[in-house]
Amino acid sequence: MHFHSDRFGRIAPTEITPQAVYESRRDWLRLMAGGAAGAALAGWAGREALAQSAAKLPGAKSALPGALTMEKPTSFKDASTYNNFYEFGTDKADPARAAGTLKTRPWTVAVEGEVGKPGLFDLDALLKLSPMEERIYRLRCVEGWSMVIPWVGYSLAELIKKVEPTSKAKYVEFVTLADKAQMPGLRSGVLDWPYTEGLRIDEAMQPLAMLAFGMYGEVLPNQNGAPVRLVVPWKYGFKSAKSIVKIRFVEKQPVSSWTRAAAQEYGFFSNVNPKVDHPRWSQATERRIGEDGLFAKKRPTLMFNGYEAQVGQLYAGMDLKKFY
Ligand SMILES: Nc1nc2c(c(=O)[nH]1)N[C@H]1C(S)=C(S)[C@@H](COP(=O)(O)O)O[C@H]1N2
Ligand SMILES: [Mo]
Repeated sequence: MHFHSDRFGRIAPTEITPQAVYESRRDWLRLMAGGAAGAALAGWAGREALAQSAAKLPGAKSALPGALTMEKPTSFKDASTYNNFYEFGTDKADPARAAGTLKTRPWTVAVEGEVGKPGLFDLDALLKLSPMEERIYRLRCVEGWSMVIPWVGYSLAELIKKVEPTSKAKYVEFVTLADKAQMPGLRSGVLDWPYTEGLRIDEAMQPLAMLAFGMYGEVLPNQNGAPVRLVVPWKYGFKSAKSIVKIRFVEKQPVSSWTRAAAQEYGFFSNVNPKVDHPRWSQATERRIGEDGLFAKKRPTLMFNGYEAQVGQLYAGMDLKKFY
């Protein structure tokens, strides 16, 4: 068995004994019950791994139904060193190693297409657009692993309302940064760059869909999609585009980078669904990152990643095997 220890030589609590696992979980639940999610996070293992220079970005606990899972957050260390950000390489460890070259300021997000108020939003304007909230979301990667991450940001709907979509705005496309000078992974042809993603407008307006600027009370590490990314918790992780530079409102369903690369495997909707398998593997269960020790069991994957009560009606009457 491989023990993960942090840079102070401590072994992660999940890897010591079943009793220790139980104790740490009980402490977590007690803190949550006391409403002290922030305090619990502050003391959480791996927190020390935060760069000393990382800027604080606090958020008030979200009041949105479903926005604060009771599950124990993944350690900051795991969430910031096990990443998918192909612009910086395809290995899970590549983004943490290589994303230091990403220049996150100055940064603008262009809003284009079917909107009454198109324009260029400076990062500072985006940071001030709506109050910051902390939301603890499950993130389920299509590859079969998941994490629990406390994000800081606000509903994408807040930005959408400001730009006044026209009646032709049926879909929203997200375009992310593609700069060869900053992103060594662009040399690889694994995807068509820039990385693009899309949502139907009603999905984009669902309040759980989030524009995130931070996590664990700090600004986003570059490898997690700084300075601004999408987090759509009921969809597979690849829908949550990182380092967004453009948001386009369009009439026709956009084709995302992953659909373009393998349409049979990655559809437009990509809702987390344990009953619709990936053509090459089952989606019925998942491995929670940080629980990969001797006693870890696979977890059952939940319909819409556990957000069915909030988002299920968006797909009423749709054949989810066809619209995967
Ligand atoms: N621009 C961009 N965004 C991206 C990706 C990527 O390669 N490039 N990977 C996606 C995938 S597959 C996942 S699972 C999540 C991972 O987010 P995290 O590293 O913050 O956990 O980011 C998504 N957003
Ligand atoms: Mo993913």
